Amino acid sequence: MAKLSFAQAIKNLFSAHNKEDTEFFDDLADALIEGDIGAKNAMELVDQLEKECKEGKIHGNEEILKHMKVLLSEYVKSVEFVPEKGKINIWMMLGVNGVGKTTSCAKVANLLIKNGFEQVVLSASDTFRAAAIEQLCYHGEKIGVRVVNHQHGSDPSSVVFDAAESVKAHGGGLVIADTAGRLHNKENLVHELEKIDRICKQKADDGCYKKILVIDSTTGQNALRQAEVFNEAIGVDAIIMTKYDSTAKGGVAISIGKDLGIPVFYVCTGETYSDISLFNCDDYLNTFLGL
Ligand SMILES: Nc1nc2c(ncn2[C@@H]2O[C@H](COP(=O)(O)OP(=O)(O)OP(=O)(O)O)[C@@H](O)[C@H]2O)c(=O)[nH]1
Ligand SMILES: [Mg+2]
Repeated sequence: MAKLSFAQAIKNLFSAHNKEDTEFFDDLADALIEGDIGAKNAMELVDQLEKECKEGKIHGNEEILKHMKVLLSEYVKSVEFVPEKGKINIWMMLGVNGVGKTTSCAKVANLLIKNGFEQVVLSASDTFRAAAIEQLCYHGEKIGVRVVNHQHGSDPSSVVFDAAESVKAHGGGLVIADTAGRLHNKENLVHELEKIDRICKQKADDGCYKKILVIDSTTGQNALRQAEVFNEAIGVDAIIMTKYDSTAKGGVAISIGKDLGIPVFYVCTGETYSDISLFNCDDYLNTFLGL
């Protein structure tokens, strides 16, 4: 059976309880934890709500929901990066296996071109997985974007290097670098990423290099752990949440914002190139809370 969304869970909770007693707040905390905002955050939020209810500051379901939105909007953050014309911009896509990095590279490139920024190059810096280069080249062909690639097994940082040189030779633009999916094997992760990171820092103009972590919204709190690991390794500037079409929860944006201060850039909601949009905190919280 499909999991209840938090919005549905809270609706059920309101109809099951006719007063805001301890049991109601316990159930509310459970629903928030199920919605992936993290146990500690759920407790903090519910304690705050309970206190304000007891003090008579808020009354009834609607005010509780609205107040939750106010409290949550302090946690969840959004950001929009815009590549600078005439400069060397590099956006590196990071993430564990299968989260949607390669697809997101193509979606972002396609969207930017549609919005009038045409100097986009894809860098096939996943030289590790068999067929990863072909996969990116396939997308490049479909959306009409040049792909800089080397041989399977070559050094991923040298691919970014060449892509950045190519952009420079064309008077500036954006390199979107696909990278290999990697699990939480921290030592290898740090070592290889540090090298790519160093090259990107050298090649990009000031303020034009962004590290974007792709997370699969269906993985819940595990995505928070991934964000912690990558953030600790090289720092993460923003998140892309993928597969938002396949989850009824998605509260992980709240815990990543609250615990790590990392904003969300894009949300992806399907497998086609147009299934991407800028993250909007207000819309997101309205959906999450069912407002
Ligand atoms: N439903 C849905 N599927 C998605 C979304 N984004 C990506 N996918 C699918 O997820 C699968 C994995 O996507 P990839 O882009 O290959 O993921 P990746 O992170 O590059 O994978 P590796 O390179 O193997 O680490 C593909 O079947 C995509 O079509 C999304 O927003 N919604
Ligand atoms: Mg990939």
